[in-house]
Amino acid sequence: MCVGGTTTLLFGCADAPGADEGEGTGDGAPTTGGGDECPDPFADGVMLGVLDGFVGEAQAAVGEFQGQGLDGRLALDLGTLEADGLIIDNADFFIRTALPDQLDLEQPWTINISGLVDAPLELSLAELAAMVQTSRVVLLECSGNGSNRAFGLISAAEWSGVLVADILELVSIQAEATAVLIAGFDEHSQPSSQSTPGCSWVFRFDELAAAGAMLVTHMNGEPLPPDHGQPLRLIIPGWYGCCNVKWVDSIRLVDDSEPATSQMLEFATRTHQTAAHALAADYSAAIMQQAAMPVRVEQWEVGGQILYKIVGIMWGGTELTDALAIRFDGDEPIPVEVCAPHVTNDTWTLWSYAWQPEAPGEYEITMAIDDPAIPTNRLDSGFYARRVRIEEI
Ligand SMILES: Nc1nc2c(c(=O)[nH]1)N[C@H]1C(S)=C(S)[C@@H](COP(=O)(O)O)O[C@H]1N2
Ligand SMILES: [Mo]
Repeated sequence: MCVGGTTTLLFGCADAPGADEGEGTGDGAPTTGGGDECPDPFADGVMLGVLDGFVGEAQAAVGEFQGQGLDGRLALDLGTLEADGLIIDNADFFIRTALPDQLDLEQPWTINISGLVDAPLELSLAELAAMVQTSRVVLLECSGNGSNRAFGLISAAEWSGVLVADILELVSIQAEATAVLIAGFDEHSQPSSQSTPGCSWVFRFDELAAAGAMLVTHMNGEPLPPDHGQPLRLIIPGWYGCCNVKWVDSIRLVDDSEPATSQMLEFATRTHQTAAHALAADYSAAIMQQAAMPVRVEQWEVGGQILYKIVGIMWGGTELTDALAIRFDGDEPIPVEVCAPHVTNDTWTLWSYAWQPEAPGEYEITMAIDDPAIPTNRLDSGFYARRVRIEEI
């Protein structure tokens, strides 16, 4: 069976016997009740090409690093995603904020654990390396992801390090502490045109534990690249990118009177807070709700007819779902059979849909989750709507 909780099994699915080798997994056709097979309506077809991006999006800013420091950006080219390439190479993983030029990576690094503890602690990287290590494939999406960068501020990697919960075991926490402020190095000599320096976030104990938050030193088996937080970053699975603090050097135990950090205030709207609350305790968990969007449209010829393959991703959320649906120009949602099925909320799942448009023209594609129990506020707002232009039918 192509199900299971481990990442090995998950990514093994694409190559499982019966899965389509050439084009990856996930086609629009129904599956044969619970088996491994993904019937492929394109099996006897010929791919004619890939449509040139989505209409009205800034493709120029995709796939190449731009800017510096706080304005450093690299957007992933989502159009090239394949079922056997869903873990993104370190060199391609999106960047939001490049290594601060004031940070000297040659200096020894320590994490200062302070605040509402009986005795503060300085933890070295060597001490951290001696603790129990865990690895997990986790997707990050910048809460400022958008069509201006063709939605490329999103990527998944395997991260390795130590659970924050294990680090907190090393100190004696005072009774009034309710939360942890995790802060990273953020001194840039160049001011930003767009954002406030200072990336820190306050997490309640239960939020850290539920997410399985980790302080990681490795990305895809390599030491963290400088732009991704070398030597240490926070990974809080399921939370927006802005909470995944890079260059972590401080953990401070706090209580409910702790003010919101500048980052929490700056990102209040984008993380769907009810307001830019003054107190950190009033913020809800900045979790990515279930979302989905197309990433490319391929043109095929199958049995003498033109057929389009819409390839897309689904990510975010906290529950598994088989209720993915696609809509064209706001028409009734049509169910999309995801094959291989959705088996984790930690990372993205590739899907595809066989589409025969009725006429040439421009179409807006939006995805939906046809299950009222699954929150999809950002998806339903039309945030991930993409337009395609069809010339030939
Ligand atoms: N210290 C620090 N950490 C940071 C930021 C920052 O500006 N400074 N940016 C955050 C934001 S907004 C995002 S989306 C993620 C991006 O992580 P990545 O560049 O490794 O993809 O890092 C987060 N961590
Ligand atoms: Mo972000």
